[in-house]
Amino acid sequence: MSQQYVLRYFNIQGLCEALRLLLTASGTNWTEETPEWPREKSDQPLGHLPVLVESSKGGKDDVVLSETLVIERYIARKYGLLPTDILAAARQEQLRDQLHDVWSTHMEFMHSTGERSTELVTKFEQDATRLVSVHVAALRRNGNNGHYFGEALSYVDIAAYAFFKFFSDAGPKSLKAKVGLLNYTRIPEVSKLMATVEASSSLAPYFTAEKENGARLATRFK
Ligand SMILES: N[C@@H](CCC(=O)N[C@@H](CS)C(=O)NCC(=O)O)C(=O)O
Repeated sequence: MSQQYVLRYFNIQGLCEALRLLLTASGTNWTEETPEWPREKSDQPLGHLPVLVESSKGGKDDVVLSETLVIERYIARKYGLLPTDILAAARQEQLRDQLHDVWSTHMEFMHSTGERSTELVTKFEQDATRLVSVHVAALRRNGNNGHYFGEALSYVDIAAYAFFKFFSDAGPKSLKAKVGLLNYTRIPEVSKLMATVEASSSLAPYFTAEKENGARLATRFK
């Protein structure tokens, strides 16, 4: 019998869109729940979300994991979306972590004021520019076939899809013109990746649900 997973998170894209895509691509059974906040904060192992619960017989040996990138890699490894070769996996993880850093700068900017805010605009511009050149080079090295590595959907394809999608519909408090640096419609290699991910049969349930229910908010800080 396949594993059952419950993803606890808020009803936003936030940190979780890559994880939702990974869970869908894994073909496993998973559902989501939205804890009442902050009432249920103290019930979470590290006091924050996301949390992934993997259930087993009777609930006695449930696995409860925190930390977005840890959960992503647990699922990606378990369901063959990361290579077993540790160097090949590290090459995917470094690209994924670069995406996470730029996303985190954007989130910090949204809560910042004054001098720190100005610093973060410069940092975002520099880091996003470097990110685009690194990711375009990686996609080209793989023959611009819509995947970062090989011929099949893998972890970094999914993480990059979620990242570029986020920046294509981030809210009005975002970095405005700077976010345009990440507008994938202006980057042919990334546009190809986006179309390839959207055409993946293992992700069809995700895109069907999105069509029926609409995309989640990119941010709750509008
Ligand atoms: N390092 C953690 C950060 C998690 C985090 O900051 N989660 C936010 C939501 S995006 C949260 O739970 N905020 C509510 C709170 O901390 O009370 C991760 O990557 O999972």
